[in-house]
Amino acid sequence: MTDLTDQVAIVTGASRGIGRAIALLLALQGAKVVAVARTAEELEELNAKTQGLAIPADVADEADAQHIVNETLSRYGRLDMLICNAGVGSFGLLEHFEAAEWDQMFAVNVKGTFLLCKAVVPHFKAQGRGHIVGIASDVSRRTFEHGTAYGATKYAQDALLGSLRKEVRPHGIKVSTIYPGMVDTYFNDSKPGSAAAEKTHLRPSDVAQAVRYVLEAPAHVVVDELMLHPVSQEW
Ligand code: NJP
Repeated sequence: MTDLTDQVAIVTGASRGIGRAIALLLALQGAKVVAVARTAEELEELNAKTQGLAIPADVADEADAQHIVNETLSRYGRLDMLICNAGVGSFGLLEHFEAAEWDQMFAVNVKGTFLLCKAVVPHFKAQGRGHIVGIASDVSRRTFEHGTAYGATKYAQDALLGSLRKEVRPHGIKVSTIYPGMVDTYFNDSKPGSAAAEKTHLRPSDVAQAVRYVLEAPAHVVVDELMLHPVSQEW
């Protein structure tokens, strides 16, 4: 098992939902968590619990992405894990999407993953190890009505992570992709915590446990891909 104590992990989209659950669980395992999102107040509230580093930033901005890595290294002098979780989504008929909405989804879900990976890979290569975990989606593997834009971003993010896995494996760097089904979060302006969602959705903590599982794999093992669903969701 890989011991997470004192390992330094950047978690994007850490202010709410899945990212927050990941940040809390990793901190509970003794990791130093660098929490990233755009909303500073939510990050500070989380950071009071995790006692790590909170960096308000936009993952779709190249300067912000580099700033996140620089701040992490200057605070802790090390970086072991990147969890690319930040994501946005909206759904509807193709002809009703504004081009700006399409661009924003690609900017966060795809370019954000690209920019953070680009910023950490040189550091991981230099140290000959590192672990990147991407929170993709089961819709990275299936198409669905009203999912033209979001689904396209998740296919693209999955392809990015899969190609990167092949590029960096010879350098001792692990890339794991997680494919959750429906998760009870604030995603797409939903309100988590309803009684109905307990049966129909995963909890953010379920996805966090999957992330913990892949990160704790022994040094010689990489979990390339992990898909999880609520039992009630057809696959
Ligand atoms: O969503 P939500 P989830 N730069 O809305 C942050 C995937 N997924 O936890 O910036 C930096 O509760 C945002 O913070 P803020 C999904 O595709 C979900 O469900 O302050 N951060 C917040 O912390 C996504 O990749 C389901 O607005 C940015 C967080 O991202 C991941 O799970 C199913 C940002 C979003 O929290 C987490 O989504 C599935 C930016 N530009 C995959 N933009 C599901 N929920 O059913 C947003 O298969 N954030």
